[in-house]
Amino acid sequence: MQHRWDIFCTVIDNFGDIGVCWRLARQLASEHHQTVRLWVDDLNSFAAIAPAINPNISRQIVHDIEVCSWHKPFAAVESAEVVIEAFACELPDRYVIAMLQKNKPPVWINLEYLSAEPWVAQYHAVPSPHPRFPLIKTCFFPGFVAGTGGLLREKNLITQRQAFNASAEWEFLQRKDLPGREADELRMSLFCYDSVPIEKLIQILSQTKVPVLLIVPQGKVAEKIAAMLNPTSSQNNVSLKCGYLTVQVIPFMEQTDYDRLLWSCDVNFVRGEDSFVRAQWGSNPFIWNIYPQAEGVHWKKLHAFLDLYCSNMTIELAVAVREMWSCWNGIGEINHGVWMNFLSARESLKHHNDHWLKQLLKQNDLASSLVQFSMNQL
Ligand code: TRH
Repeated sequence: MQHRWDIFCTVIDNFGDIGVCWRLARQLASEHHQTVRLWVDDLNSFAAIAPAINPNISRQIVHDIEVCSWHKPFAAVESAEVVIEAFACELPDRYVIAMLQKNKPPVWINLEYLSAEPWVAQYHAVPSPHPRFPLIKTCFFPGFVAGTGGLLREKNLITQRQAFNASAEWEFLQRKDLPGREADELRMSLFCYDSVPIEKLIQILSQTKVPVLLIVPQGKVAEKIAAMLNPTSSQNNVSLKCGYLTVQVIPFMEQTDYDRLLWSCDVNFVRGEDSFVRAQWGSNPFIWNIYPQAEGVHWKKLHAFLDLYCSNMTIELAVAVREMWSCWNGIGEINHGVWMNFLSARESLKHHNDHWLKQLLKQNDLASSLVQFSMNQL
C-alpha cells in the first residue's frame, strides 16, 4: 500500500547521515512505491554525494523524491503517515503539532545509528509514548543479526555486484578517468578520518615491494597526503608517486559509483557507517575506521563488530584483521609486519567475506523492515 513518508535529516558532520537517508528515501520510493519527502538541513553536503541535487533550491523533485530544505522557521505542512526522525534529530515543534492534527497518529520512528553491540536487538522496535502528547515514537535499530532492523541493501545490489566483471570494471575506470589495471598492482581505496596514522601507512606502502595504487577521495586526508608527497600539488585529480606507491586523488563520486570503486579495489579503507556497510556488500577485504566518539564509546562498537565478524575466522586470520583494524583506529602502532599480515591474509579474507555476506543476506533489508513495521501499525 502506498503511504506518505517524511524523513528528517540533520547533517551533523560528514556525509553519513544524509548518505543513509538518501539511500533509504530512494529505496522506499523505487522499490516500495512510497511517496517520500526528505527534509535536509544541509543541501551542500547532500549535493556532494548526489550531484542531481541543486543546493540553491529549497524544494525539488529528484528521483521521485521531494527534497526540501529544512530551515527555520519550519513551513506549515501536513504530516505524513510515516515520519522518520533520522539519528535522533529533533523534529520541528510545528511538525509535531501537525502530527497531532492527523485523525490517526502517524507512525513515528527514530532511526538509530548502526551498531553491532549485543543490546541492540533488545532495544530494537521498542515503542515509547511521548511524555506529553498522544504520540508513540519507536526506536528502530539497524543491525547485523536477527532481531534488528537489518542493513540498507537495494533489491538488485548483489546481482549488480556479481555482474561487475572485468569489462564493466574497465568501463567504470574509463568513465571516471582512473588508470586501467597494471599486472601485480594492488589497488586500494582510502576513505577515512584524518585521525588515522596516515603518514605511517604512506611510508609503509611506499617501501613495501608491492606496487600500490591508492585512490583517495578529495578531503582532509587527501590534502595531508598531497602535502606529504608533493607540497606544491593541488588537491584534485592528482597522481603522486613515492617508491612503490602511487596515490590518485579523485573528486567525490555519486553513491552508485562509489560502490563500483569499492568493487574494483582489492582492499578498501572505509569509515563511519554507510561506506562501511557498502564495503561488506562488495565483499572485498576492507579496513574500518570507526567514527570517533567522546569518552571512547566507539571502542566498544569497534570490538562488538570485530567479535561478530571474526567469530568464524581461523585464529591467524582473526589476529591479522584485529591487529590491522586496531592500529588503524589508534590502538597500537601500525608497522610493516601488521600490514604484511593483513595483506597476506587477503585471499582467506575474500573467502571469509563471501560467507559473511551470505550470513547478512539472511536478514531482511532495512527499508523492507521499516515498511513492514509501518504497515503493521497503520
Ligand atoms: O561521511 P562519514 O564519516 O559519515 C559519518 C558516519 O555516518 C557516522 O556514523 C556519523 O555519526 C557521522 O557521519 C556524523 O562516513 P559514511 O557513513 O561512510 O558516509 C559517507 C557517505 O558518502 C556514504 O553514503 C558513501 C558516500 N560517498 C559517496 O557517495 N561518494 C564518495 O566518493 C565517497 C568517498 C563516499
